[in-house]
This record gives sequence, structure tokens and C-alpha cells, in this order.
Amino acid sequence: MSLAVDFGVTLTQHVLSRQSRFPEARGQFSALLTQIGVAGKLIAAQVRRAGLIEIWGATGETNVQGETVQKLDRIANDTFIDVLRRSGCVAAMASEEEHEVIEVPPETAGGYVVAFDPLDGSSNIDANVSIGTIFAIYQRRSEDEVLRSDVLRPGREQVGAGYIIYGPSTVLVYTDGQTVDLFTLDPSCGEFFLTRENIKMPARSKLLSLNESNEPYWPAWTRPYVDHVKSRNDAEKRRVSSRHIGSLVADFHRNLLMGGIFLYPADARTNVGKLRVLYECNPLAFIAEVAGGAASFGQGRILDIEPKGLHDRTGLFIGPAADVAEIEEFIRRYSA
Ligand code: FDP
Repeated sequence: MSLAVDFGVTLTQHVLSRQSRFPEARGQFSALLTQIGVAGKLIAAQVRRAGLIEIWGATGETNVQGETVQKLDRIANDTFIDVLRRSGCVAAMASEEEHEVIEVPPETAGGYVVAFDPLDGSSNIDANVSIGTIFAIYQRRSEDEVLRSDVLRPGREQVGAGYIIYGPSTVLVYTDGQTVDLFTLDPSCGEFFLTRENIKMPARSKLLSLNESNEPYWPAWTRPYVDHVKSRNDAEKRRVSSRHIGSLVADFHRNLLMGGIFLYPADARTNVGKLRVLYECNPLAFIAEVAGGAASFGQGRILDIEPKGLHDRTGLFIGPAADVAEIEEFIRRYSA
């Protein structure tokens, strides 16, 4: 009789089992996801110790977007870059924290390109609120030197995407374009185990996530849409509750599991929106679509945006497909 405890399937076992479905696969995608898991564990360890070793707070610098850089932003960025650079799987990276494309020397370059936000929701760090790393994976296009077109491409070309949330537990969610699967870190043995398979987004929203204090800057359709959602009443049994953390990745994760719509419209302050196409919107949009949901910039799919710059921004509406379609309808009606 075996006395081994069955902890279940690890992240590496799961990605390797997927790889066996593709006879031509060389194992590099599986290795890359395993390495992303390693980076996630290293970042999670730092996040957990942050208060103890005084790495809360700002570095005193601002990043390429003019935002305050938190010490943990810098640590997460450097950790992710270091692990992926040594992985042998990656030719180039784009990070929220870096001006330019990060190239990997040809001797150690691999077949993938990764765009990432090392620590999303960083204005929440000092309050011990959930934050996370978001990543998008593309197959390298160029053969010799890395080109900007390896990185500046529409999200529909992603071959994988995911995020790691550092919350009450550390979870890693990823899609390979077939299913969305969730792994939870067991801190006692330092391993991610599969805890939810083939996640599907609930068909209609029960939750509404947006920053309502931006109302003075909203485009004309937003207030009527929000009123319309709030007017779903008890008689319809579809009352909606407000849930907004202010960490996109954590808001998205909760909405994915529980059914919610997240909105961040392009508003009068910039006319282009706040959230970044390459490493925030694209990976979450890919996950949303594979889970049966949708993501729009108002006039079309997030995944069809052709980015011009590494740090391009957009409006984002992401959640159940019916709710995203309803927002697009409001936008059409108010711009006619
Ligand atoms: P943060 O500025 O704290 O890093 O894009 C980053 C982001 O957080 C998202 O995670 C979050 O949803 C959004 O910005 C919050 O912006 P507002 O404060 O303007 O609502």
C-alpha cells in the first residue's frame, strides 16, 4: 500500500501533458511556463516578506509612464527579466518598467517573445492588497536579429498568456489558447498545483468594477450604461454589486471566477485610456476569450488592436460576452 499523499498535478506536469498532444513540440513552451512559475515564486517570496525587510514604498524614481516606481515594482521587474533571460526560451521581452525592448543575447535566445507587467496594481502595494504579474507570450517571428515587429503585434497572435496573483494565496492562471487553468502555490513545498481546470466565465455579470470617481471625465455613454446596470432590480433577480479593487489583475480574476464586468473607458483626461495594450489588456483579453468572455476597446476586439508603441494605452471593457456587447451598443448609440 502506498502511503504517498496525492497533492495532484503540478504546473510542470500539466504543461508537459499538454505538450504531448503536439508531436512537433520541442518542449520550449513548457519550459518557458515552468520558468514563469519560478519567477512567480521568487516574486511571491519577496512580496510576502516586504513589510519585514522594508521594501515597501517608492524608489523615488518615475517609470517610462511617468508613474511612481515602488521598490517591489523594481524587484519584480528585475526578477522576471533575470529568470526569463537565463531560461533559454526567450528572444526578447517588453516590460511596463522599461523604455525599450529587452533583447536576449543570440547565444542564449529562444523561440518566444514575452510582454509583461511585472507588478500590476502597484499603488496598492503599501496597503497589502492583492497585486500581480501579467504576461503575454508570442512566437518569435524573426530569424536572426530581434525586430520591433516581434513585439509590436496584435494580441490575437498570442500563443499563451497568464498572470500570477500575490494575494491571500499565490495563484497562477494561464491559457495556451485551449483552456484556462488555475494553479495554487503550496508554500510548504514551493510548488504550484492545479486547483481549477478549464475555467469558464459566468455568462452574465453579477459584479460591476470601475473607478466611479472618474465620472467627471467619462464619455457621454458611460453614466447611462452604469445607471442601466444598477437599475437591474431585485424583481429580475439580477442585482449587480459593486466590486473594484483598483488592481486590474485582481479585479479581472475575481470577475472571471464570479461573473463581473470591468470598465476603464478612455476618458477626457487623455482620450486614449489608461491601461496598456501589450502587457495588461492583451493577455487578459486572450484569457477572457478562451474562457468564453470578451474584451473590447469600445469599437472592436482588444486582440485586433495593432499597437504602434510598446506602451500604447486603450479603453478596456472586459467580462462576459453579452455585457461587453451591451457596452459596445451603448457606445454606438451615444456616438451616432
Ligand atoms: P496601478 O496604477 O495601481 O498600477 O494600470 C495600472 C492600474 O493600477 C490597474 O491595475 C488598475 O486597475 C488601474 O491602474 C487603476 O487606475 P485608477 O487609479 O485610475 O482607477
